[in-house]
Amino acid sequence: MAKSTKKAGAGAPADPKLQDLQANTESGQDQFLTTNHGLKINDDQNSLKAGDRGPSLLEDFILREKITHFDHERIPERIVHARGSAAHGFFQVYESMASYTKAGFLQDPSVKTPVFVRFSTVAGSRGSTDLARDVRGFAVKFYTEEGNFDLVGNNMPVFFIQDAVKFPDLIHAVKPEPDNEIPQAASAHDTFWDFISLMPESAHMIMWVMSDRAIPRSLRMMEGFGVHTFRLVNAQNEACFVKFHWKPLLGVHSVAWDEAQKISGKDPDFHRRDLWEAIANGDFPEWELGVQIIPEQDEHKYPFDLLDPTKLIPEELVPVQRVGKLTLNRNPDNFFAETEQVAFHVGNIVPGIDFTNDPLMQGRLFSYTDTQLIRLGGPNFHEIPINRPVAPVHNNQRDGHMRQTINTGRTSYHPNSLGGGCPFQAKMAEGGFTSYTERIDAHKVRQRSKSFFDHFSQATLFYNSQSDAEKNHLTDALSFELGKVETVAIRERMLGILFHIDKGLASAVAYNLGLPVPKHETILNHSIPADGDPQAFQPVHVKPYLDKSAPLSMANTSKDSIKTRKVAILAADGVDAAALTTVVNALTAQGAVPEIIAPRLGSITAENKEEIPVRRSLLTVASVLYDAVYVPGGTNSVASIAADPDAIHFLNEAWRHCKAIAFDEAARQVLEATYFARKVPANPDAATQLETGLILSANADELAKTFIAAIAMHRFWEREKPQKVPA
Ligand code: HDE
Repeated sequence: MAKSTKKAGAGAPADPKLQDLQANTESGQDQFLTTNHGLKINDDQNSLKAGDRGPSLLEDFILREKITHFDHERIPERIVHARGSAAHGFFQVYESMASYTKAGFLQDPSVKTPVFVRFSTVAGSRGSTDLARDVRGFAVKFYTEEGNFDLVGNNMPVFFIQDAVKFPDLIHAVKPEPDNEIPQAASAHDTFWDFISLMPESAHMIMWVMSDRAIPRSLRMMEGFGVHTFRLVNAQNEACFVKFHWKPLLGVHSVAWDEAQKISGKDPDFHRRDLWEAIANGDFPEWELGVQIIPEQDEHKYPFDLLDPTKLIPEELVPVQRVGKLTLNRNPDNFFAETEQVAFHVGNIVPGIDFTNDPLMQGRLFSYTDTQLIRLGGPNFHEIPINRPVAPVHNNQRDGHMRQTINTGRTSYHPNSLGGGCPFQAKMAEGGFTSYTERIDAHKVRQRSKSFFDHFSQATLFYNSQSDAEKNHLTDALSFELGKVETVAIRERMLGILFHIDKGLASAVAYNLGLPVPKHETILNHSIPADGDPQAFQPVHVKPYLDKSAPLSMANTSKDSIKTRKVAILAADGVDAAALTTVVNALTAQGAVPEIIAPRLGSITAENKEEIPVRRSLLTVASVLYDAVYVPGGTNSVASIAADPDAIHFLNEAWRHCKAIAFDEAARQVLEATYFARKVPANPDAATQLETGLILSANADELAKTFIAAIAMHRFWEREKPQKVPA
């Protein structure tokens, strides 16, 4: 991996969080090796023994210190979101949001607020694959001048359950089964679908998790969502509701499921590596912060409840305003110290932002601090460098394991007179936080509002909004997952739920499972209180208020750039250097990353005797790690590639995963060695080339132009079913 870029660029204003972290960074460069107590070590190779063949001595404090520290290196992994990757960056608002919120970091476009962002999968362990079919966490810590604001979101805008009390059940169901700890980082097993099939409120989320959103091409190509409805409060103490969005500037893109499974074997760190390399190469990932603002008086205007986390607000009803930009520009120095020890908390807010009564959010407000106590070992985790705010901290909380702060003075209580009454409470005008004074007049009950009972309308809206290819992927994903479920009754129950979302979808999945399409229209909600009347808990059916919502389909995402796309170039000795250079230069000029792959490492000798360095050998790579493939001409190179089974497999697989593939006319022999040669017209014109993603040209400039346009399309999903090849 390339080394991390340390600074945001020459002349960039000092980042206050970077300065803060600097005090805790260490480098052994040009230094002596020492013990933890600063004693210089003379021999780190041999322990102290009674004779050179004798037993080790208890006296060896150097050995004991080293082994003891090693023995205690591990901490518990996160109970969920254990597998993650993170980066530093900054956030800038485009223009003041003062009319909606008094939050300081949302006022001044010239202010760069430092951030630390951690992306994660949910179900897998710390060492599991990046490409699991799963929700992705998207957690942003803003180090604002008023304290830390954590926006702890996901890459999907809704959630499985409506009430926090069900969260442990959901997670127990999706995690590996408790008797044998199988399967790792996968929802395709009985306990998950058992729970889901009894929990109709998860129907909408299931559509998202079974869609390609669950297998992103890159962490840099995912949307992010705050999920819950939050509240913004301005300086006049006027509130509005808000949904937070992150919109990636590179668009939202995913891989194919077959590809995801293969990446999991070839490079389980695929997303982590991609994020690291992009930042190290200066291709800084960017997202725009979007807000959907809902005036307080519109709280009950919609046919769904704003407090229900299984619902989104279609952008057609409330448009997303893009209000600022997040840029990630620095890799962490140390994975454990930063990425592992960062502690997010939904409850970390700043004046101008507040919570709502979403019952899922309310439970989260408890969980995040609580979990750090066990994970990070005590109440002082806020002092760990990555967690401490850049805003000053003064209070009367004291002591506890690993306390770092040396609080001075006699008083650790308030009010006091001995300490001059310090530290003072801050008035609102001085930035003191006050909770929004929402009026609540209610009975204390364990109940769920009837306005939470529509479980299907948005699941159907999501399905209807997908392209044909995306619908196929949903059918395939559900068939795969339920196909791995052993208990037929669970499969049947799930079909019953799908029937309420879309009858065609239910039939297609039922066909693949070899089961009849469910006939009954009623569904029993199994998630009800002991004394509940099942009939009273029937999900309600709401009249569709929208046929389709365009932003729900990734087919409508931006497809205008090939920046950071990885392009494989299959070449061998005798390659046509002129064609190769033309295409490489054109791709590089557009920000893509071409890599020459040859049968072996070292360099290849071109037809004109030029030595061209090889980036990877066929032994260590696979097509699934690339976005597109190019085969240049050159008689001997073409003959070698055409005769190399690994190269032909590479091409067939790239075709199967619907990627853009380009051949010099002089490399037709390679095309003819593939399975897909017979699926495409022999001499496609430019329009056909762009339609199919198969580019063939004798002119390297023309080839590069069409190839670039094709790579920007991301994938040619239309050819997936009709032109599938073995690979
Ligand atoms: Fe979390 N969640 N969660 N979650 N969550 C955690 O906190 C929890 C939920 C999310 O990169 C834990 O520090 C409950 C929704 C992210 O460090 C834990 C409920 C959303 C991360 C926890 C939810 C999230 C977490 C585990 C239901 C999207 C990773 C380790 C009431 C809006 C943050 C930790 C990171 C992590 C609890 C539901 C996002 C146990 C109880 C909804 C991105 O506290």
